[in-house]
Amino acid sequence: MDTLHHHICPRNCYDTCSIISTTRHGRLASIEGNPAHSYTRGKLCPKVMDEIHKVYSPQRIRYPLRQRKRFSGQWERITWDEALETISRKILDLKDKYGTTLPLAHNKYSGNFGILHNALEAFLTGLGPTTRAVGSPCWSAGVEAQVFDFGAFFCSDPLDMEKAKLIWIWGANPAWNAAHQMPIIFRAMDQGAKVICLDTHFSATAARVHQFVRVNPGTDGLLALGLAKIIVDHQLTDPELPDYSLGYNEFIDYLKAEIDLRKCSAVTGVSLETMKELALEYGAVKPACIWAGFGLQRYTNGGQNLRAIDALGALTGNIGRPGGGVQYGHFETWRFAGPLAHSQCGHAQDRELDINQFPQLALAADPPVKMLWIASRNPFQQDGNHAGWQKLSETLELIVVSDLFHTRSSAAADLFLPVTTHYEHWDLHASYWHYYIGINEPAVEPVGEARSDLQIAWDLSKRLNQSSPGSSAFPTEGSEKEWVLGAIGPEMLAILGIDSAEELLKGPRRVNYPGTAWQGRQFQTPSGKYEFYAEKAQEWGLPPLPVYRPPRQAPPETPLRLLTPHHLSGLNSQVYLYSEESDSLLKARLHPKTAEGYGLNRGDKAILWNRGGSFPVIIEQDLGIGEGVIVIYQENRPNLKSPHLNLLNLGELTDMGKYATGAYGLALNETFVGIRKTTS
Ligand SMILES: Nc1nc2c(c(=O)[nH]1)N[C@H]1C(S)=C(S)[C@@H](COP(=O)(O)OP(=O)(O)OC[C@H]3O[C@@H](n4cnc5c(=O)[nH]c(N)nc54)[C@H](O)[C@@H]3O)O[C@H]1N2
Ligand SMILES: Nc1nc2c(c(=O)[nH]1)N[C@H]1C(S)=C(S)[C@@H](COP(=O)(O)OP(=O)(O)OC[C@H]3O[C@@H](n4cnc5c(=O)[nH]c(N)nc54)[C@H](O)[C@@H]3O)O[C@H]1N2
Ligand code: SF4
Ligand SMILES: [Mo]
Repeated sequence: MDTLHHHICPRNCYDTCSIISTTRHGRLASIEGNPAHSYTRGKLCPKVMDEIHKVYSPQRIRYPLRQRKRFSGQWERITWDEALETISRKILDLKDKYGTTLPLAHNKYSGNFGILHNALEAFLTGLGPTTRAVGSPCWSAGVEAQVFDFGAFFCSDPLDMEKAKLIWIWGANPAWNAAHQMPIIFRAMDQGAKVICLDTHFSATAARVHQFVRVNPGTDGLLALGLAKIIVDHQLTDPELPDYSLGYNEFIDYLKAEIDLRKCSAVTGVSLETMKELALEYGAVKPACIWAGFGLQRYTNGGQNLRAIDALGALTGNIGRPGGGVQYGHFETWRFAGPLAHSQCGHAQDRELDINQFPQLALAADPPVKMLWIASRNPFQQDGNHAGWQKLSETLELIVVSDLFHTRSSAAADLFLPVTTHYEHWDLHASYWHYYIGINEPAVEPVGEARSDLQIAWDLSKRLNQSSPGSSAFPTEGSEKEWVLGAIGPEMLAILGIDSAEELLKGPRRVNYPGTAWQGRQFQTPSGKYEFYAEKAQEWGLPPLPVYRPPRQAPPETPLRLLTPHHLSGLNSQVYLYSEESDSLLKARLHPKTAEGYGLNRGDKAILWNRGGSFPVIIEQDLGIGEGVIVIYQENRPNLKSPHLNLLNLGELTDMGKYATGAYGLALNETFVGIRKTTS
């Protein structure tokens, strides 16, 4: 008989979809989008179409493994008992030797965003202070920019975008990265909205909207300021702005004194005519929604760029207006309770290491980091400073990776712990984009000997207390289901408008917030107003106003800017259908003129290099890319012999992120490379 189960797609993705699976004879038979979810609307994306194959894939790791020598690929199957014994012995030995648990380090990010995946952090907290990666490689500069401007990280329900009459998709590529937003955009188009995509290159989203504006990388802040100046010059600013904003006059004075439209056009690559058209339309049409994506803030001036875009939204009275706003993301629904809540699962004396400088900080740490547990992460592929990671691995006594498949990071590990997928465990999810909360149920028994991240934490806690009573305070009572329900506390029940957590077992529910962020224009800044002038920014060594700061200039020896955006068919490093294709060369896309300058044609082989390393690429010409820019979409390359994109990523940091997220972001798009033709 078929049984149906509710799941939530746990990936680091805007959409956090509601999935319904069908199980037949104890095996997953199909998965579909939940039609009763007003965001997912019965659809899933291409990335999960192969998900059942992934669950039962022969490449999935089913048993705990030990590697004889790091990077050797010589893995042998061991029992869970041996794996847990090795880890608990190392934990107790290190504690004994150093008199503290600080040599234990944990690096986790976005493999699975379910709250039960906080188990490892919570488990470590039960041992004492440990070393943690804090911050994000992803969106930190933008989060902080919005915190300076609005006082909190919040955006409208994405369904609100349907009400817009004008939509600017700026540095986001939803056609690939947030597939469920596209129907909302299309509905707005059907109702007469005009949609413009502002990107560094002609993206899949650009192809689906009315107009594409190509902006030179890292210059969006200046474009926003130029447009703001035109809006001010044409008296298109919101007359009520003085009532709910701070620093409005200082901002206008800055625009008048410092922004030269001709220079602005030359730097951004947007013609004066286009700038004028954009500004006059944005100033006149209401409501106008800007969706500022994560792509435009992966720069050393990324936060400042987003502050300028926010200012444009504020200037025209679009902040707080239904169908308006500057959409970026939010954390306002992540109000979980219990030991796994994000606010609870750290220890007050933890040693926090910036996630984007993790290897260098871990190498310099005293007492030293000696054991590293990597979970829901693949830093050897996804992070900058690859040399630092290699070096760190040489100094560690034990590296544990818990994952589903082998990765570049597991290649560095001593132990591999196989984990369950979201079809095999309970979990609980919020979204950083829409307003739903949902429970994930298991549909099938764990494949092989896989265990959930929470189960692993429980097992290890018990094992430690057997070997050394009292060494772990992480509670082990209860079932996964009870822990899930327990994480829905009074605050969550109140925002969901339900009396009991069990209600959520019937399917995801939307929180009862109004759909428009900042409606009523009560902001959470120190002044309670929208802050064009943010003293908080000044306290953090940043300009108080959203003034323009240029991005990095390419060094003469490596004159090309490398952009490595996200791809349709992978989710960061997560695509598991490993094939011969995965060993082939990466495709470097360039404007024909840029290619010509290096004597390169379509299909030629070339070497891409900088001081991080080098690898061969195949040239693809692309008229949608600006001159001097190379685009290579990120994809999974678990095979150590295949080219490694982030060898070239030197780990530059963004201007913002420390105050709002604990660490500066990763300025991925400030990567510069040289290129030379090769025949070998
Ligand atoms: N060149 C380049 N580099 C980038 C980016 C880019 O655009 N270009 N993007 C950056 C961004 S925005 C981000 S967010 C980061 C993301 O980088 P990471 O945080 O490393 O995220 P993922 O690659 O999505 O997943 C990490 C691992 O989690 C595993 N995983 C999945 N589910 C589970 C689970 O339930 N339990 C456990 N234990 N593991 C699980 C996956 O199999 C995968 O190997 O990469 C950054 N790096
Ligand atoms: N299919 C798929 N979906 C995903 C992911 C994935 O890997 N694959 N990853 C998930 C994650 S972790 C994240 S962070 C999000 C990211 O999703 P998005 O917010 O869409 O961010 P990016 O893909 O980094 O970049 C979006 C666009 O910004 C452009 N861009 C780069 N620099 C600039 C600039 O200076 N100015 C402007 N105007 N545009 C610029 C890029 O060319 C790209 O087209 O997607 C999530 N969803
Ligand atoms: S990857 Fe994103 S769009 Fe695809 S099913 Fe998961 S949450 Fe939805
Ligand atoms: Mo991300």
